[in-house]
Amino acid sequence: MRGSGAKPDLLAENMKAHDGDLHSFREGIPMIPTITAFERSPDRGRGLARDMRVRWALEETGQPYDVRLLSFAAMKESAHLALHPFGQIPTYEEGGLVLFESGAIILHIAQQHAGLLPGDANARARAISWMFAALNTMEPPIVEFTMASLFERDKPWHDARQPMLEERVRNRLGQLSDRLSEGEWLDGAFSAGDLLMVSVLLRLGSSGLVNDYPKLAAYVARGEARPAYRRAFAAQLAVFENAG
Ligand code: GTB
Repeated sequence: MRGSGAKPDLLAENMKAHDGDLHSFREGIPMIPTITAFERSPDRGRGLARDMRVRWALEETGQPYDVRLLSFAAMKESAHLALHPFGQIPTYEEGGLVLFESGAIILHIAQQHAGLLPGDANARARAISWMFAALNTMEPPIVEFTMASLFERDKPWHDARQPMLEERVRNRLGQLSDRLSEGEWLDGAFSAGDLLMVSVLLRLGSSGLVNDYPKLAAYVARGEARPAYRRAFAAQLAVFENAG
């Protein structure tokens, strides 16, 4: 399965920028990376599984990619465990390079190709701070809250614990909203930090919590409206729709 094609001008630019980098190009021929994704996603391909953020990064930078779909059983087999020590998706293979962890994959893509990190060294470091903030500060309480809502409703402690988990998420949403304020993106132009932050906030979708923070709701909507996001979303959804 192939993601959308790279823009020729970007390809030419990248070939120049990465002359001699065998991970990206061999004798001028771009090496198309392969990512892994769910063959059957619990959300039925609606953007929540973490291959979505990698697809989005590839689309933002105009890179074509192949997708290898995996069943839950195949993710735990030795062939996949050799690529991903925890038997998960996504992975990223490009020439001799194998990566796991969506954040590391996106950082790699953003460092190789124009479009996701600013050129100025300080601005670049700040954008990377936002990547870590999305993954390390925002995502853990959001995952804990959403997982408890989905999988722990029948537990005797669920009703007592859930308000505490919600409060932790609200605390972070309030802080993030204050920082974003009237800004379009977190720090100047759209970056990999925004890509990850929007991806993480989208996990709250069905809870409706983000709607209580109008600046964040508008921020997420701006992310979802980006053509690259829409192409990535359509590609992920097509996996489910093609499965019938
Ligand atoms: N820290 C890793 C990363 O960022 O790459 C986490 C990777 C991860 O959690 N992968 C999940 C996985 O492979 C898929 S994304 N799970 C299978 C397993 O562990 O056996 C998590 C996810 C899956 C599905 C939905 N959904 O359908 O709503 C949402 C999120």
